[in-house]
Amino acid sequence: MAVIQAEPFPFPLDVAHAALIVIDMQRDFIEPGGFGASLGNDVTLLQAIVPTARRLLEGCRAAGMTVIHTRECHRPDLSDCPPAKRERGAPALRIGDPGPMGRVLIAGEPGAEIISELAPRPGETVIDKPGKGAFYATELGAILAAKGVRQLIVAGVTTEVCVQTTMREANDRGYDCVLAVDATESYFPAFKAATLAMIAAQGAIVGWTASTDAILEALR
Ligand code: C5J
Repeated sequence: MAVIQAEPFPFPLDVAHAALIVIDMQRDFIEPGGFGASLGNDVTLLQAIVPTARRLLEGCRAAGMTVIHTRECHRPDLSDCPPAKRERGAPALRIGDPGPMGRVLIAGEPGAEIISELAPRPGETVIDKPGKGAFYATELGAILAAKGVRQLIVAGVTTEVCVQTTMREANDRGYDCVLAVDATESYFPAFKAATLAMIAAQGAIVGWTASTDAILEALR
């Protein structure tokens, strides 16, 4: 069994029963003109983790680990988008509005695609999710169960929204989760720092945190 040097204590990694889950590394969150930018956020913060996330992805692929990608997006008729989600706040563009990368956060539109640097390979699972958590209203739980996955290495954006929500959903379902701290990012550095701290607090109450180097070292 490999061991990841993690916080709050080392994580025993069982590669055969682990998966990498890369959350929402979509153009709509990472490029100008998408959903993230429409909310007034600085997307360059998220762009900075792309090389590290790619290194993690390639290392997990090389180790033969199951790889899952998620995309936050909705049906074109918005039937899976609660009005509260669409109407809240005062963004420049709302979900479903036409923008520079097609309709915002709509499945099949250019903005909903995963950025090319982290594009899924044939055979890797892509989960389209209407919520923040990747288990809500998706087949993720059934897919992980079918593959015998019990541990998740987690990366992606944004740390305190879809990443944290997914980790909490996974934790409640009995998965052991490790968040790759330099392969996740927030538009708000203070929120990222708080999330990392609260995940590992109280003896890994939500899960573990580790650097990408530590995860890759364990895989070697
Ligand atoms: C957000 C996400 N922040 N992927 N989505 O709305 O974190």
